[in-house]
Amino acid sequence: MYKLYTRPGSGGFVVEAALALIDAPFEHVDVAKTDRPDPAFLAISPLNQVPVLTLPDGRSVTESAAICILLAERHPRAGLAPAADEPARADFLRWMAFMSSMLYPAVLRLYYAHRYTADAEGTKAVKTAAVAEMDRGFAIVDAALRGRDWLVGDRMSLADIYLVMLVAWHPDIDKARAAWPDIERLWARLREHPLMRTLNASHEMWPA
Ligand SMILES: N[C@@H](CCC(=O)N[C@@H](CS)C(=O)NCC(=O)O)C(=O)O
Repeated sequence: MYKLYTRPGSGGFVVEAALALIDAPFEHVDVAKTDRPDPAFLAISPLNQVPVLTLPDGRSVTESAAICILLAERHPRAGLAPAADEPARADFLRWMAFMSSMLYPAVLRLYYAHRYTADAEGTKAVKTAAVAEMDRGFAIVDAALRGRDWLVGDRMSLADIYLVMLVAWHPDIDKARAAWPDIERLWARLREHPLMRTLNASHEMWPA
């Protein structure tokens, strides 16, 4: 059985969505935010971050994008991502990497600004730059969504869920909805998706 280490409102949101779409039973472990992490948790997540997915064979995987790609590969019938031989696979990998390496770190610079400056007075500037970088990334994804129903291919994939998770972390939701109409169009549809509604009830990613 899978075991998911997560926390409400965290990157565990998309992994929980993937496990639900697969219909895979899993053990849910809530990891409290603490400066004194459990050494057993640090052994599987050296940065003390969630999500972590422990596989049925006991190996643990960190990094939300890697977990999503792995689950999609292991459960092809769930259609979580275009298959390796489908043309849309390239877009899927591209956007998963873009979102996890460009957008997610910008979010972290906003919410953990103290880690990104040695200047006690410097966090405000880090936060301002982080939001500017988030805005730059979302504008790129918004343009990629123009004229499309889904970020990759012609059906919902984990890339869409990953995207709405990230945009929900924007500090100015009203601005986000107005500034990126194509992301908002996708997000509006996912806000009505029964699974997203269920997950949002516990994660409170966006106002119900
Ligand atoms: N690169 C990681 C980032 C994970 C991450 O930063 N998770 C946050 C929650 S959304 C966390 O656990 N933060 C606690 C910390 O960094 O101390 C991923 O994509 O999974």
